[in-house]
Amino acid sequence: NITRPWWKDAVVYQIYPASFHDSNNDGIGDIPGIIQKLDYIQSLGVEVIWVCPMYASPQIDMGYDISDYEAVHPPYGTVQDMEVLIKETHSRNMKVILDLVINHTSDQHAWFKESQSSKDNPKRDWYIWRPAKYDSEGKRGPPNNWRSFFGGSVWQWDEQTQEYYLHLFCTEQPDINWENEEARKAIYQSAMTSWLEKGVDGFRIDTVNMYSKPMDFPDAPVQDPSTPWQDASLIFCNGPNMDKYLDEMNAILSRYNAMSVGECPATPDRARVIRYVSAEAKKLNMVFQFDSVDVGQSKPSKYDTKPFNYTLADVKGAISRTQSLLDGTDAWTTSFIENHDQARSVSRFGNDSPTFRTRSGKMLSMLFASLSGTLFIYQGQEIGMINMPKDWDIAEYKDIDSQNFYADALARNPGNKAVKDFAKAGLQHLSRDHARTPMQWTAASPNAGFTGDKVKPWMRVNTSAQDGINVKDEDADATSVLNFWRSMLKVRKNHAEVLVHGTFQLVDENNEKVFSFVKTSLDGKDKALLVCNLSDEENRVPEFEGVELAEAMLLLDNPWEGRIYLID
Ligand code: TEU
Ligand code: CA
Repeated sequence: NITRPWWKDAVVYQIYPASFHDSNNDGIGDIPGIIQKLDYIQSLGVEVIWVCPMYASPQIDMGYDISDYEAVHPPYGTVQDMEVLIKETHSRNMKVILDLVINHTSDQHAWFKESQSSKDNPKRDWYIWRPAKYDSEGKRGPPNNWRSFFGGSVWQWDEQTQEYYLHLFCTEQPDINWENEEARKAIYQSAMTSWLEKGVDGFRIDTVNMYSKPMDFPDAPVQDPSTPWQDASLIFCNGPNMDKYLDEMNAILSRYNAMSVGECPATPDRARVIRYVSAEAKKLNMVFQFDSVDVGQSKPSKYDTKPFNYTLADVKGAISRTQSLLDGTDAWTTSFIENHDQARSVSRFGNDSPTFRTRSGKMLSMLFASLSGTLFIYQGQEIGMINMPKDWDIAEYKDIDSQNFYADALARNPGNKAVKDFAKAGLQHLSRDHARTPMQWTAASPNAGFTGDKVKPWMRVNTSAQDGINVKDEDADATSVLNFWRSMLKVRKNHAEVLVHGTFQLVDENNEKVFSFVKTSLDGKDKALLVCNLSDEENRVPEFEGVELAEAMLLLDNPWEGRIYLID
């Protein structure tokens, strides 16, 4: 067995600090709250925790707008709390990775305040400033037509210095100018080395392929004439200096044997992805591609679609593409279907009704825990958490992305009830808020044990906690989603050559209800057949050449049933 790096067989558990566990009854999750739950996390059988941004931040984008990389957002705790978390995680033989958000800072970061103060400030060039363009009537406008991920232009006018600055995300997230070497060095020290020195074992790297932009900022082709702002992600992702910057970052990470997983949207070219994640490239260990999580979403805004707007073929194609990164390469990949930017997978790809939510949660666990690459589980996914109730008011949706999308839909169609209902239905199905409701620990309190009974949590607790979707009830129930995940992670570990490192091959590809695939160990000796019924009906197990399945095993007599056949 060749010596493999530790992060290939590891399972990573993602924690959203605001919503995980509140230890001091202020309604906001915190780092001491995470420390109190480390034994629970260890009981899942995971090896790594990924903590979402806990740095100093005005929280416009829930901490992805950082104002000081070396300080901790006070409601979450202190740097000392982080040092205890790292120590307590290590003492349980687990590792901890942090979120590395260095495409942009908060507009409240000291660096940006200096850069913004005057055109000849030494840090002016640490961000991307450009003069306005004027049309034939002398009307001022931004340098180009790029659309921000959160709607509107990517350019914000600064009255004080009479120039625009670039922000691919919200206006409070100014993009750093990575062309400036001094800025890069400051980022590496402040955001990376300072935490690696504290014992952090690696990073999930936010928007990892956006740092290098074409500095002439060409207009994007017009796909949507109804708006001046066009999706330019294929222009500003994977820019010319990406390899140079990742080489610099890897030189630091490899000194600490640290893991790196990059968030890599808008990269349809398989060869480009492989140049990021092949072992000999020494850039990133692995990436999150968006093929699977984008299924059923629209563009440029994810929510501008009716619910369930996809086919099983879309799911099969997405998973095949991300698994095929391993075919004939020294690359690595990831298996995930939830995170803090995605609605709950049982609601999106399973069936979250009381009849089917447990079975579909278990089927999805079997599916994703049988895929090759490093497996990531998002907090609450292990207990089969589902979306917020459909009748909740739009005010419960706290995410800037949700609020901007809804406000924009209403502004562009004032008084149009159909548009308002369509926008709300899109958010009810796909908004990032569904992943951010507080973790459900017990049914025995109105706040599901996330915070004190009399406290108003920063975000409303999903009532599904009272219907059995909570750690306490599921821990005591051998047939729960929670205990299925625990068993499935053991199966994954005991059959790692097939399930973690094996090749992926679709079978019965055209079946529109049943998703079947074969995994084969690299030495060809061991196989597994997965058969997942992603429908409300009974279905049959497909023929699988070379294996005679007993008749009794052929009928998936349960809708949403999953089966794994281990064939040695
Ligand atoms: O997301 C970057 C990103 O491209 C997608 O998440 C998507 O555009 C976004 O979810 C809008 O729906 C990362 C973080 O995961 C996300 O939480 C941050 O909002 C974003 O970067 C900015 O830091
Ligand atoms: Ca708290």
